[in-house]
Amino acid sequence: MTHYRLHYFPESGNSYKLALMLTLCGQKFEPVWTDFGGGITRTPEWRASVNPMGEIPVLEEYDRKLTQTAPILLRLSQRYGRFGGTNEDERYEILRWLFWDNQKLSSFMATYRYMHAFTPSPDPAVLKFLKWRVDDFLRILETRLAGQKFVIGEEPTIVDISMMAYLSFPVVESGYDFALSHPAIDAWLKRLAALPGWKAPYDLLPGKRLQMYA
Ligand SMILES: N[C@@H](CCC(=O)N[C@@H](CS)C(=O)NCC(=O)O)C(=O)O
Repeated sequence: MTHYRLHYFPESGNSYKLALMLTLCGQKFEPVWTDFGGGITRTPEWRASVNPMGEIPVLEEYDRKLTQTAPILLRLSQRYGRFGGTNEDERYEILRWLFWDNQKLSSFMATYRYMHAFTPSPDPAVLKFLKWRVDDFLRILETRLAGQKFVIGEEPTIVDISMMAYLSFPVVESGYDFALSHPAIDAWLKRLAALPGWKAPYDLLPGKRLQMYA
């Protein structure tokens, strides 16, 4: 069994993507809490020894440090034969939506939520701009899910795991109550939460939390 170490902080949806994927695949990991709020990922020492990109999460497989959730999810999906689609078209769709999620949904939602909940005096103009972008991406996802159970089709894939991550934190943090605003997204989140072994973010990612301002 591969020994995994996950460098994370509890509020990190990107870390949740990997923690959830490993858990759904029946794998254990050693959690390595990281002082993101204290700025450790900005230090030259951390970047030299853990991740030159200055980002969390980092997944260690023995002595190898892997970064960027999309290729890591693809690697785990191949390794465990789970959530990877069943044919060439589905694999293409998985890549297409993973790229979209990384550039758009996860990226803007993470930044919006961080400013909304974990920043003392966010600039209202910046918040307004970020929310305008997030609203559009959520509309795209809502439309997609209105006609099918999961993002690629009728079965869950790593795209669902990637996209659900930032939408799974408490309403007070994200500012979105999907049960009220996005019924198809809400139903999809509930379908994913019913997968055997599924766990909520703060159940998988324990430890000291960031200061909340929302
Ligand atoms: N595309 C990256 C995004 C990782 C990311 O942005 N992580 C956040 C924390 S959840 C981070 O470390 N941000 C630091 C920064 O943007 O400077 C991935 O999928 O792993």
